[in-house]
Amino acid sequence: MGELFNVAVAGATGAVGNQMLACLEEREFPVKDLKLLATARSAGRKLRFRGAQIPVEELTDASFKGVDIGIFSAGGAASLKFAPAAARAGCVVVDNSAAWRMDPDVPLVVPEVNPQAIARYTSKGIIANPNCSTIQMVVALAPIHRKVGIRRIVVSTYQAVSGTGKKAIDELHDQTKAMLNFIEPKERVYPHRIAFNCLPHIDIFLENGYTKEEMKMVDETRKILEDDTIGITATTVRVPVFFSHSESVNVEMRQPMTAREVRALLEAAPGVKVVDDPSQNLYPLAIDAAGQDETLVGRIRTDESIANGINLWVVSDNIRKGAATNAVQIAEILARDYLSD
Ligand code: L14
Repeated sequence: MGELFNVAVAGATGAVGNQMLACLEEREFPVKDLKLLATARSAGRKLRFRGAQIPVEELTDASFKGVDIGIFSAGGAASLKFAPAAARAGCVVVDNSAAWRMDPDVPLVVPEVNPQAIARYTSKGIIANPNCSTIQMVVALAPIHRKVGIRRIVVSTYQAVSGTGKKAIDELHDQTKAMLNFIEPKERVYPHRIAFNCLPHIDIFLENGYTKEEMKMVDETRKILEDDTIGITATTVRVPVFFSHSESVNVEMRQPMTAREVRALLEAAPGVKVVDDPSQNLYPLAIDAAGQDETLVGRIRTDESIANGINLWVVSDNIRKGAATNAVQIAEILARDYLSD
C-alpha cells in the first residue's frame, strides 16, 4: 500500500469545499486523517467522508500542525491570512482563491497543461488553483498553443451561479420560483435579477473598465501557458444556469490548422471530450458537462473573417474541473511525486 497523508480542507462547508470532499473520496485520495476547517460560524457542523461524520473545526493559525496537504476554498481573505501559517507549519497549500495566483513565487497549475510547475511549490509552500473560466479554456487551448502557437484569444463566457456559492444557487432558485408565481423576486447576492437575465458583471469592476474575472482570464492564461505575448480579451457574463460554465472562444493561431485538424488534435488531448456533430444536434451543453470532469469542446469551425482563425464552444463543470477536481488532481501529483518517500 502507498503512503497516506494528513489532509485538511479549509472552507469545507462551502459549495466547492463539499465537492472537494466528494472528489477526495471518489478519486480514493490516500487520506490518513481528514481535518475539516471553516469559519467559527460553521464550526461544530458535521460532514460525511467515507461513511464517517467528521466535525468541522474553526480555521486558525494553529489548525495545520501535522497536516501534510491543505486544500483551501475559504475565500481570498482567509487564504491570504492562513495559507502562510499553514506553510510555516510544514503543510503544502493548494489554494482555490485568487489571492496567490499571480504571485511569481506561486505555481498556477492545470495538471493537463503544466504539471511540471508544481515543482516550484517549495518557494512559498503554496500552489494556486486557477479561476474556473481559465481552467477549462486552457485545457482546450493548450494543445493548439503547443502545436501552432496562439497569437490572440477573444473569449465570452456564460457562467453558472454556483461559482458564487450556495447563496447564489438559492437566489437563482428563489427568483425563478417567485417569477413563475407572479411574486416580486428579491435581489440579495447579485446587484440585479439573475433569473431570466444575463449580467455582464462577474467579480468587481477595475480601473480599466474590465471586471476582475475578465482580467483573471487574461493574466492567468498567460501565466499557465508561459507566454506573455498572447493577446487576450474577455467578456465574462453571469447567466441563469446552476452548474457549468460555457465559453465562446475565438482563436487566432500563428499557423494555419483546419477545423478537422483542430478536432483531431483535441480528440487526443487529455481532459478534453470533443462533442461536435451538428448534424445530430450534438454540441457541448452545460447540463451534460455538469457532474463530469471532462472539458467538452464542440462547434469547432474556421473563423473565415481572418487568417488562421478558429472558433470553439467550451463547456465544463465549474465546481468540479473548475475548482475541486483540479485542486485534488494537483494534490495527487504533489503527494505522489513530491511528498512520498
Ligand atoms: O475563483 O462565480 O476567482 O462569482 C471568483 C468569482 C470563482 C467564481 C475565482 C463567481 C472566481 C466566482
